[in-house]
Amino acid sequence: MSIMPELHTPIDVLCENLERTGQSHLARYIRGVTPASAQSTIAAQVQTIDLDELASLIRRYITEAEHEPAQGRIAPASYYALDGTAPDGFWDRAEYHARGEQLVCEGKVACFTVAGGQGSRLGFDGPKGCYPTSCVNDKSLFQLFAESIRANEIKYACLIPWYIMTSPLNHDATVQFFEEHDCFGLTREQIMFFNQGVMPSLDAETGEILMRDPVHLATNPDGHGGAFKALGVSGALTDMQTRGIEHVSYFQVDNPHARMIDPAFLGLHVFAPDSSGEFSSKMVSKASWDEKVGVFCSVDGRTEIIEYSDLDESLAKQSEPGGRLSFNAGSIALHAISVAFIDRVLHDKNAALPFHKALKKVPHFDLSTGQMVSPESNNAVKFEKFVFDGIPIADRSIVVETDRVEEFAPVKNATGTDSIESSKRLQSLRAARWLAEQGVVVPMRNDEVDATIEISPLTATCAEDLATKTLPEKIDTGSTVVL
Ligand code: UD2
Repeated sequence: MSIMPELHTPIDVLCENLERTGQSHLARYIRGVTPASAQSTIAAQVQTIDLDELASLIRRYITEAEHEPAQGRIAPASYYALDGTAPDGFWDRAEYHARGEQLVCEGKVACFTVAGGQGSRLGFDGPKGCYPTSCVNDKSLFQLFAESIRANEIKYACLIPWYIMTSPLNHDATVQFFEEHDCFGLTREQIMFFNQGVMPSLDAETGEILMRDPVHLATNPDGHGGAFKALGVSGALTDMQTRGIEHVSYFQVDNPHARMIDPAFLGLHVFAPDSSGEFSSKMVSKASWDEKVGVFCSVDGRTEIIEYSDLDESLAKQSEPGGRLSFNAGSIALHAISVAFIDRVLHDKNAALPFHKALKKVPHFDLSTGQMVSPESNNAVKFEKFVFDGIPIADRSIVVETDRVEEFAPVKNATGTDSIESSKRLQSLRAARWLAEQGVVVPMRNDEVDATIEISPLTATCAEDLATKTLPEKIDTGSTVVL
């Protein structure tokens, strides 16, 4: 926790609450710890936890380990496909594109990035958004997004506010990065950074709260689903309402191809007959049955995403007569969410998002021995919320297909799948496609571009933007090109 909360509740009351909710070990420690300042430092952290909620999570997931209720009847979710078919007939891209553009021009759309994660899987010591990502100039993810927002503001003559959710692990470093780079051409006033919440990390056997060191609880960010609460607590939701924002375009910090202003998608989200305009999503056809993406399903008739680790393997492998996976609609974590829906999730108890449990390795300070412990295997439980659990809460949620190369080039791992190498290859490939659409001759070898091509978002955020640009006639084999 970077900012220490102030203590409002008497320490005795907090300790009694800890005892009542199965955390006597911590109450004992707080009562005995010296100096008194340590006592209030720890108590102030305890005060931020909803101990009753935590106790019920511990009963459900750790000590009594009830089985999750069986999932209902699962079928593949229907979607608006790239070929123009819709769940109920056909859809007209041009019509929805025009209606979506209107929303953007009216200043009703903002961008929302979840950027609470660190670059640790990439071997990068810093906020993931600062990772050098573009294929020639090494622009950071944040710079690519900022330029894309600026290009859309110019195209649609509007202001596009940008909400960025950080976590206590990276908040200060993120804000500093933007300030050092003059917000990459945006104004400081249009960007709102806000911290997501944390949950205490717990002993995996007993559910006891762990300590990171003698005076700090061990915590983990509360998942991207913590966004709803954080938008409320931080004032970001009020800021959206004050600015007249009606919908946010949601994307993850790890995907440089996220098309954050996509008029056709926004048009469908708001105006499609089977959408309540609350929570819509994009999908791509899964690359393989075991690709690590959530899958859009219809569970007892309601659309939801089942995370890859939770989807039964036999369903994941099931295929249609032509060989296509039955459950082929992979989530690339691109959504449109209405501001009214965020407000509803925040204020309606029946619309609360569930928690998910994950095991992890947490070094911690052992209260009984006074020693640090470095576990060799998973010893702790963390609880997180997922933003996409909002989908079944929406009255009617739609899914829209998009092209994988156009919108998904994630940077997650140091090597291999979803790595910086694979992302850079996809960035060049998308640039090559855009150029080829404008008649530029591009060298290709086995479906890969035989050159390295970077198109700045300030030059184009989609293929059509290139139509008005002066372009080379051809790209030379093996060359490096920046446009
Ligand atoms: C996520 C989705 C997966 C698929 C894939 C596409 C989940 C659980 N799974 O997998 O279904 O759509 O993305 O790329 O989301 N984040 C926060 N705060 C947190 C945790 C995460 O801001 O407490 C952000 C993080 O910075 C990143 C995004 O959420 O931008 C995804 O998080 P992840 O890396 O844990 O999810 P991943 O890639 O396994």
